[in-house]
Amino acid sequence: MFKLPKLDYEYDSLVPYFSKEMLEVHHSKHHQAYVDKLNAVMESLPSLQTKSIEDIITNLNDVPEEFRVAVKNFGGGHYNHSIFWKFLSPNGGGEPSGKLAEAIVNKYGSFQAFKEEFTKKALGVFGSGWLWLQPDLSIVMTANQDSLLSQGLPAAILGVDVWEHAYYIDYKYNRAEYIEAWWHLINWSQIEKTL
Ligand code: MN3
Repeated sequence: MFKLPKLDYEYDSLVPYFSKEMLEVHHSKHHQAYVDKLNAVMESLPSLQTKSIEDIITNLNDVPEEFRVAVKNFGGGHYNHSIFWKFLSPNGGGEPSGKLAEAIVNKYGSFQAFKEEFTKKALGVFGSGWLWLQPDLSIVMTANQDSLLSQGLPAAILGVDVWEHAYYIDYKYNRAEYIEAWWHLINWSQIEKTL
């Protein structure tokens, strides 16, 4: 059975960018709900119960058709949130360094230009979804809880949840303010290690 992953930081440690309440509700209610609903579906899928979440959503065609949409939504929701938390740190923000910084400058001209492009695309996601950065530094959107892995793409090195549930407590409908706050939390030093 899948479990809600423990965060590497406390619920109040991303203040003032994410309030304790916003982070706690997002993790302990929204993410937990995906885990619970995924586990409920998995009860009907004993042959998949030993597989990792990455394996399951990469191979959605192995899921019997009647359960496939549920696994895509709840499994994708569990996976997407699990990686999202890892991209954040109380000591985050600023700019990347080393070869990641170099690669961003090569592709986008400057970190600022990359930040503007990523922000513009995050604001442009219609409805609920995610915006991701690929290892080749291309920017890819997924709708709802669709995952990059289900689409045959590599795992993201960075991504942001633009579902309204991610920001309504602190930012109401204001996704732009939420995205601006999120840049202050990006765990660049961890992301550099994954390259
Ligand atoms: Mn969310």
